[in-house]
Amino acid sequence: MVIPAFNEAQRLPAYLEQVVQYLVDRGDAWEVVVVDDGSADDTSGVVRAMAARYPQVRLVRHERNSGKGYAVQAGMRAAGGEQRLFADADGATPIAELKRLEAALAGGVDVAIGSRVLPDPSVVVRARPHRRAARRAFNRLSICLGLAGLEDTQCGFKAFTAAAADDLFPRLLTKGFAFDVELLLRARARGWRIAEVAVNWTDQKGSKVGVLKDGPARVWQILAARRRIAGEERRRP
Ligand SMILES: Nc1nc2c(ncn2[C@@H]2O[C@H](COP(=O)(O)OP(=O)(O)O)[C@@H](O)[C@H]2O)c(=O)[nH]1
Ligand SMILES: [Mg+2]
Repeated sequence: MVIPAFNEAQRLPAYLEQVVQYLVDRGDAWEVVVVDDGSADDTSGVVRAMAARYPQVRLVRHERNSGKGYAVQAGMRAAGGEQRLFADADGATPIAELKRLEAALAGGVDVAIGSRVLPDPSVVVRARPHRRAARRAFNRLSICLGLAGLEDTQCGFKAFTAAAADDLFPRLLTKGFAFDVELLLRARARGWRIAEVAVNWTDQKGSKVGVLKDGPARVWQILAARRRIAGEERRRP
């Protein structure tokens, strides 16, 4: 799995511990690639300490901050395995939710995306009202722009088969937060099957993403990605 991390020295340790315990307990082969995206704090130190205990934990460090999309892409390049998950560093979705996405992949889809919007009595989504509203507006926009049928495009908990990951991530051009939308637009255009799966989610303190600070760039990135993909599809024989 891949964890993008930017200044996560506070929030990452508990989550990384939880992830490693979970994966060790399952007994299957596993790896965790944490991408430190030019953090100014000791995010890399947190990862190195865990890597010293578990060689399956690896650090990819970018000297300069380049954005979540670019970091997830770099992590996916470094990752192997039959199934590839990326998850936010703050543990908003507990790692045990992976089994829900795996069940979807086992059922025959290529991309399984966590959802905080799909109604499901077995999950609880805890989010503050203004985050919820921003999420709703942003999801609605991405759906209008070509992702009809999906309710939540932005959840930082998504799993891919190896084939889908190898096809989609090398093509990804959005470096910032809208990369999820580009991934899903590309998955649609290239015929990969997508399932949306309700997951437990709790907003974590210390968010680095601001609705006003990052919202406009996100919208712009989506429009750019959509234009790009439409152009590529027209040129495809
Ligand atoms: N690579 C990278 N990751 C980032 C950046 N900003 C935030 N992230 C990561 O994106 C994920 C979600 O960030 P978070 O602040 O929790 O956003 P929220 O859940 O939408 O409030 C976390 O894993 C962060 O470390 C960035 O500039 N670069
Ligand atoms: Mg978060």
